[in-house]
Amino acid sequence: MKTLLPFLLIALSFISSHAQQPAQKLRVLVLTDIENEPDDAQSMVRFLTYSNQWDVEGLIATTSVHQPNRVAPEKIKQIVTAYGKVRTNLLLHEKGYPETAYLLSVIKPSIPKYGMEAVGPGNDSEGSEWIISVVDKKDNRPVWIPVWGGANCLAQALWKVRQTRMPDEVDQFVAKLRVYTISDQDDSGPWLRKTFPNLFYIASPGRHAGGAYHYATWSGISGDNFHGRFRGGDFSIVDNPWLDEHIRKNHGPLGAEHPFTKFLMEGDTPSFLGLINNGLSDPEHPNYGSWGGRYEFYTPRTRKWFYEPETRPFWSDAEDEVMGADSAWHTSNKATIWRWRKAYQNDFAARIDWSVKPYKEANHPPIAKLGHANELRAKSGEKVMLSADGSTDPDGNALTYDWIYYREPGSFESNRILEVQDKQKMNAFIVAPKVDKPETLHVILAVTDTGTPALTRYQRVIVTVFP
Ligand SMILES: [Ca+2]
Ligand SMILES: [Ca+2]
Repeated sequence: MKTLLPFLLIALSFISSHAQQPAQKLRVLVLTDIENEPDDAQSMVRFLTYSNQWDVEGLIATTSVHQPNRVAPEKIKQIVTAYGKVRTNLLLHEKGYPETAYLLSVIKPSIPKYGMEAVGPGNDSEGSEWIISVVDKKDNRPVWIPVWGGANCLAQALWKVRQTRMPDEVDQFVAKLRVYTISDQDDSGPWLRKTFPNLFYIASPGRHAGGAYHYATWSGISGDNFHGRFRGGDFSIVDNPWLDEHIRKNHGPLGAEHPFTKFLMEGDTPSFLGLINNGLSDPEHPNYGSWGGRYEFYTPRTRKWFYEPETRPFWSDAEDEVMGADSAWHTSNKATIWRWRKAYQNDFAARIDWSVKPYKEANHPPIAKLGHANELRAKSGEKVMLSADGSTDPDGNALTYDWIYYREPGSFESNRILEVQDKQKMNAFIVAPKVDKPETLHVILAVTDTGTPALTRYQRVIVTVFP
């Protein structure tokens, strides 16, 4: 067994470093209760600035507990039309932005009824039929479904598939889905999790209108509790004055579609931030952490605002311990998002710049590269050399480096004593700690340019330490 292990690790490292740099675009289909409050429109603006990174398979207008009898596809059309006015300019900066007519063609309404009342016979809608047709395409890639409101349109699609297909066909259909819901904005989320126990599902569960948002990971996008009170994350860069300056005003027709915040900025955005190909995310591993937060696989214990007890494990809230903008340590699930706040806000601001500026007047992200593989092996006590040699910037900006020991995703239990040495240099190192059995350590390389706004890209190094 001992002699086989290195070969096995080589094989595994090949598979997972490949997974970190997907050659193919992710397929993404959004469900949104847009118009219930301004934040879905905000998220749609941000989403479209990244639409060149994905194959956008659908933009479906749904209901939710906040908007139980109405769907608003016309609002999606309005924002996509604004995108159409700036698409040519976006293409000056990155290729692949989809045709406006194509995006308009994948906007679909679901049925304007609340929750499980819209699941069952007679409740098929353009939206639910569209989900089925997208998943049925002859395409082996999974379909990522960020859910910004209720999930009942997806529930109807799955209800129908289960009514009309053999069990193994249902399993194949379910296996292609990757769902992230912003808590439970109707009663279909618990039904989906219970009825399809193998459905890939990420959520801070609980009734969205019942208090769940006080605790939900997604609120780390721009607040740290319902009132958006400052707790570690820098609130000034998600507040209306910053958004007015960098997104809404004097930034063209797409930025102008980002409405004034009523409660929190973009509560739905974490459902797709983890799908951005920035070197940090590894979407099939929500426990690795990304701009969209970090999630672990377990059965959440029942709380008073749950619809019903959870019966199965899924990807849910996980905590990170992070130094906040207030120079204090915070341990929370929201910190798994707000720790990256400056990077994701600057990235959005740059892309809104792209919608109006020529190439030379805007900033473009650096390319973070490692001088070695993403997966390394070491024995306890050995020095592990880390190198960002080869990282570049398309604008010729100077680069700064930050090697972050990301304790929580690794198997190695430690305190903060394990520090990367020379952590702000291009070449850094760690000394492999003492372990009793093979353990993993995650180190994140963050490369930031000196353009305006400063942009960051990443590489993840996973070191397996042997005794
Ligand atoms: Ca929403
Ligand atoms: Ca740059």
